[in-house]
Amino acid sequence: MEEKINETLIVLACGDITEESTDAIVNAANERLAGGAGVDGAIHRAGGPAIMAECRQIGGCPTGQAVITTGGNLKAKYVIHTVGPIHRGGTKNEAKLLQSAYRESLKIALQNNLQSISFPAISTGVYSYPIDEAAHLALTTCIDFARGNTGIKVIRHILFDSRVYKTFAEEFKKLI
Ligand code: AR6
Repeated sequence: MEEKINETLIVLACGDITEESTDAIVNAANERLAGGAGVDGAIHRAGGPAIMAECRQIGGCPTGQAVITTGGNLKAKYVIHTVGPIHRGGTKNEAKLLQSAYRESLKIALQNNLQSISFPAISTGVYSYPIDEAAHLALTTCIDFARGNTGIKVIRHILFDSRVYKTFAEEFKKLI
């Protein structure tokens, strides 16, 4: 499913983000940039040790912020590592922090003159964010960015399983 917003094509697809050939893929990392399970583990496995070496140099990333490394052995030239919030009931500023994780990743892409970027569903795995709320925040943030932006041509949301895809697709239909 896809829709052009201003000059940016927003695409939802089921799949494995490590196979994306966009300029950058986004990693759902932790604050220590230490690697882990889920999409983080998959990206470091597929990208090889160069990415972790750069992460160690950078040292860390606060929740809601983002940093960039090269893509190692991945097809994508860069990995943008962002840290989504751990969902603790919704009273710890989680929504703002999740929006910020998407927005800061898009800003880094723009600063590096990247034209295409692929996102996973940040915080919806180990960090337990309810998928419908996460989908709403992810999509509204990307749509708002596309409305104000002329640089990024393609934003892809790569959803790992069909349940998450379905939730994102339902939310997207409401927003466009
Ligand atoms: N491609 C796309 N999406 C994926 C892939 C993949 N290869 N693998 C998993 N997902 P999670 P979080 C989906 O847990 O919730 C790590 O240990 C998955 O189905 O990867 O932000 C980090 O080091 C889910 O929908 O990230 C942190 O400590 C989504 O990606 C912590 O987990 C996010 O799930 C971050 O937790």
